[in-house]
Amino acid sequence: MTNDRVLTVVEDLERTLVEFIRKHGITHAEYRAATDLIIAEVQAGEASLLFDVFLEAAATDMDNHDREGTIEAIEGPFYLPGAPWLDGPPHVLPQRPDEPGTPLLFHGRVTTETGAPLPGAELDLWHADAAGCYSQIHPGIPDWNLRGRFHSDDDGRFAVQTIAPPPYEIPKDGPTGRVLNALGRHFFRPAHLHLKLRHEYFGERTSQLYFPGGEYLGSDVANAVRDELVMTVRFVEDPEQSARHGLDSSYVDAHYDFAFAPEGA
Ligand code: MBD
Ligand code: FE
Repeated sequence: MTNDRVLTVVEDLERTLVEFIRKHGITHAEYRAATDLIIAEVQAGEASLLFDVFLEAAATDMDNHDREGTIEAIEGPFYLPGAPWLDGPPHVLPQRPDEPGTPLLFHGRVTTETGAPLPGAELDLWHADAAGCYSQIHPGIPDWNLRGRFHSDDDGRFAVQTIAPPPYEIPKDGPTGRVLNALGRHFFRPAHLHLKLRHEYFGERTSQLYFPGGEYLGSDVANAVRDELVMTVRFVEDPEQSARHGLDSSYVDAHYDFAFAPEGA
C-alpha cells in the first residue's frame, strides 16, 4: 500500500540526489565510497552520530517554528530509554563515589505555555562525564552513570545534583570523524545536558541545554545551539550554600524553566 507522505518525500529525495549526482559529476567510485561510508557508520555504531551531527538540528527547527513555549532540541545519538528513577528529593544523578568534575545543581520549573505549574512532569536526564564519555556507549563506565529520571514537585519545580559536563568531542578516528576531518572542521560540541520531558499535558519533548559563555557555543559541530537553550548559570563559592546541598566544594548552579503547550496546539 502506498503511503502519501513517503511517496512525496522519498520521490523528492530521489530527484534531489539524482540532480546532485549530475550537478557534481559524481563518479561511480565516489558513489560507492558514499555507500561504503554509510556501512562503516553502521558497523562502528555511528550511523545516528553522522546524521545527528549534520541534519538533526534542521529537523528540530522545523518542529519549533510553529510551536508555542520552550523550543525543543536535538536528541543526539546517546539516549537510552529506561533510566533509573531517582530517590528524593533531593535527587542525585547516579555517579561513581569519586565521580570527577565540578558539582552541578540543575534546577527549574515545568509549566504550561501560560505559566501554570505542571506537577508530576517526568524529567529524563542524561549527559557526559568529566572525560566527555556517556555510560553504556563508551566503555568502562557503570551502567546508568549520569542518567536518571525524576519528577517535578507540586509546584512544577525540580532540582537534581550531578557534575558539570565538559565539551563533547566526536571520535576523531571513526567514520564521522573522518568526514569532519576531510571538511577541515573541528570535532567539538559545547558542554550540554540532554533531557526528555513527559507529561499528560504536553506529551514528550526533547531538550538540550547549554552553559553561557561555554567553549564551542558559537561553533557547535552539530550547529544545534539556540539562544533559548542556554541556561542561567552562576558559580557558587559560598561554603554555607554548598553545605546546604551536602557539598564540600564550590559548585555550578544552573537554572532553566520549561513551558510547553499541548501537542498540536
Ligand atoms: C552528542 O553528545 C550529541 O549530543 C550529538 C548531537 C552528537 C554527538 C554527541
Ligand atoms: Fe550529547
